Amino acid sequence: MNMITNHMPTAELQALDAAHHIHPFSAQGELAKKGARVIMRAKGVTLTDSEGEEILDGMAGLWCVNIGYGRDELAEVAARQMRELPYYNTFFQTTHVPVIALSAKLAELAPGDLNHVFYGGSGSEANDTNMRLVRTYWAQKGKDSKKVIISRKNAYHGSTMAGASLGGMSGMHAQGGLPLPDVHHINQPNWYAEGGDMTPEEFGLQRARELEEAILEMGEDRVAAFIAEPVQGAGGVIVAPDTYWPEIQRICDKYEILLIVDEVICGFGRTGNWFGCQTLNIRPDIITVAKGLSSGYAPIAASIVSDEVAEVIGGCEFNHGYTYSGHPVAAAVALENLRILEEEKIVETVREDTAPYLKEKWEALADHPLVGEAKIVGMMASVALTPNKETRAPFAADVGTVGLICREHCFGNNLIMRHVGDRMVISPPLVITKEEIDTLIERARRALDLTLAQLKEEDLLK
Ligand code: PXG
Repeated sequence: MNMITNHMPTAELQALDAAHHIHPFSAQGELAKKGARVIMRAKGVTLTDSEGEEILDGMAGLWCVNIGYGRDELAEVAARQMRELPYYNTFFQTTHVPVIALSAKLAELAPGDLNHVFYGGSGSEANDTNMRLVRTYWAQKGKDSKKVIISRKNAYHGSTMAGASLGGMSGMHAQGGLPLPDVHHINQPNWYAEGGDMTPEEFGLQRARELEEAILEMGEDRVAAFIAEPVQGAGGVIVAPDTYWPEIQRICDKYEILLIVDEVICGFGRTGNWFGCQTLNIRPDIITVAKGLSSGYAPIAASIVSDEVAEVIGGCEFNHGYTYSGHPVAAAVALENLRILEEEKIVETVREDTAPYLKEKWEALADHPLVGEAKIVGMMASVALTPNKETRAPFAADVGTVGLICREHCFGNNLIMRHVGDRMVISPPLVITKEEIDTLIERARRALDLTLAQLKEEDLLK
């Protein structure tokens, strides 16, 4: 049944969009010429555009729609909460039921003694909170000099001034005079691109030890925290070698610094456990969550901190907060999302059934002549494209040229798969079925074949 009713022709929508809407991370001029694809509605793992085309969303929106699209329960909870209490703040000695219930639930789900929740509206805001929080924590302990936050190149922690500073994206730092002072970046554990002749294990240790070197170089008395994603998401689904995280944990234990684990993508089942730090056996002092917290149905994020951090911060007035911190509608939606994740055993199904199925099929893509490596953790995966599988060489063309060609073939084949440079990444809704995984793989393989053919034709296979 064609459900498209009563909307302007696609070209008119695109023209209005181009005239008045500035898109994130986009070259407006180019996009305006081409016209943005207009997404109308979605159900499960499938999007429908304004032309009635059905697209398999291999990215769960932007790594966030964990329970899939079209869950009426969330719409109903939101409507009920809007009628009852659409908004109230938590600044001046007031609170409300949705934020109380959600905080208690998060304390129960989060590992270890991460029992205290500060809310924001986005992952970027939550990381801004973290930056102020860790500096305030050390100041409260009489150690004002501990201000430096160590992060990693090619990390993504958001787009606000603090988020983009903590992130290690050079293209972002180049715009707006970033990073902010006292943010220091060490190298990423990306063996495929940077490991040279080392074994992955040697390389993982070497990259982890850069953290220790940085602490010793700057002085322990200057370093406040280390921040990292369990698996780098926007950086291209970069999975660190096995030796990396144990060594990072050893260093964080040895020196007096806080460990912030950014779970914005990895949280709420993405890696096959509730949190990425459980999959990778990391013990954070603070985690950042967003995205899967509400499966993207409402904007909400949080910093979840340990008993000790909460106690220290509780000793002062923390002069920080957002109008929408702990927004009642977003909190109610998040709570309903967590209920669904839990009651429908979505995380367990990912871990024990669907992610192993996807892993087998995804890793088989490494046989494709264009694929240098295929990586996967739970329901996030990547393939690195290369003209030479033996040497893992990059393409002679500018980074991202080939990735973009491949993404266009995916788009043309009704599969959303993102490219990060010349890595192709997926992060489908966690509710994807085995049949839908087969379709995803079939379309991905076809896109790789079409990309290979185009590269040969245009003499780009070098
Ligand atoms: N931390 C991590 C690890 C993220 O992936 C943020 C923080 C910031 O969250 P907000 O809610 O402020 O966007 C993110 C967001 C992409 C892409 O194209 C990735 C993100 C956002 C937008 C695009 O891969 N990650």
